[in-house]
Amino acid sequence: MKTALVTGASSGIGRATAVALAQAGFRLVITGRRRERLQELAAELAPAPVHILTFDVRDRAAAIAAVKSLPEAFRQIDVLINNAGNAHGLAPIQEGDPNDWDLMLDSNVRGLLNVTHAVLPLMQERRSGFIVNIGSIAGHEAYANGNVYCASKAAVASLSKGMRLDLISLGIRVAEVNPGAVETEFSAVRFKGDAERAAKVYQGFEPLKPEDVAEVIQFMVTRPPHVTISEVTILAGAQAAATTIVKQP
Ligand code: NDP
Ligand code: 8X3
Repeated sequence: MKTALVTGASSGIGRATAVALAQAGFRLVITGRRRERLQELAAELAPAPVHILTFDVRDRAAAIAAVKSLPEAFRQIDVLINNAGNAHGLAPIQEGDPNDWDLMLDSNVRGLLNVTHAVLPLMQERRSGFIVNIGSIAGHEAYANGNVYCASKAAVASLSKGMRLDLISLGIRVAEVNPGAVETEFSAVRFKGDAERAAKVYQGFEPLKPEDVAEVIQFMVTRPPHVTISEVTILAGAQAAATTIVKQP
């Protein structure tokens, strides 16, 4: 049985990915800050073997300690899904809140690096592994008011390429998944709990569901060793670019 560690499994794309990987026969390490959510998910995944790690990806020491604390049965991590992250705010750069910028860069970029740094030694010693970084369509195009969020995801795109080059000789494969508009808690977090504003993002068209992204990830990580799907962009059917979405009244 293979083991997958999914960051940000308490909600949205990460949660759906944990479910899809359990269905594919993986043993799961699920992580996030909201322990109760992770406990609910673990109960839902039973009888699949699940281990919960509760930590903030921005805290490097906590990430390292969490991975070190893994029981023997969960230490052979075959697949790492670097998914934890969020947008905070949507404002022109001249009006942006630097605290929001810190949150995005610290979680989406440094957080991804912290978890990767903690997990890589376990993959290196076995000369085997598969890392999937959750980027975004926003990492491949900038949109008005998206500035720092787009930059954080552009960093994920660049890191995915760099990691793939550095890790290939160690037997570790790296892929990037770039979703478009997925209805999750993403917009509620971006708009700081303003549910009405968040709901408007997904009105007038059918957005992606987290499960749509999860099934692609499941397919990618279950390919045989001679196949690497290195980069995938998944848009909603009504979406041509990040903010080019055909909405019906
Ligand atoms: P959600 O808000 O539903 O989920 C975000 C997850 O990330 C939660 O499980 C949250 O867990 C975790 N997380 C956030 N910050 C931290 C942190 N500092 N430490 C630990 N865990 C953290 O959003 P999505 O599922 O939509 O987002 C998942 C990923 O997909 C993100 O990287 C996002 O940028 C990306 N994405 C989303 C798109 C969308 O349209 N929804 C499109 C493209 C990419 P907890 O709060 O419990 O810590
Ligand atoms: C989330 C998708 O287009 O709202 O990464 O930035 S978008």
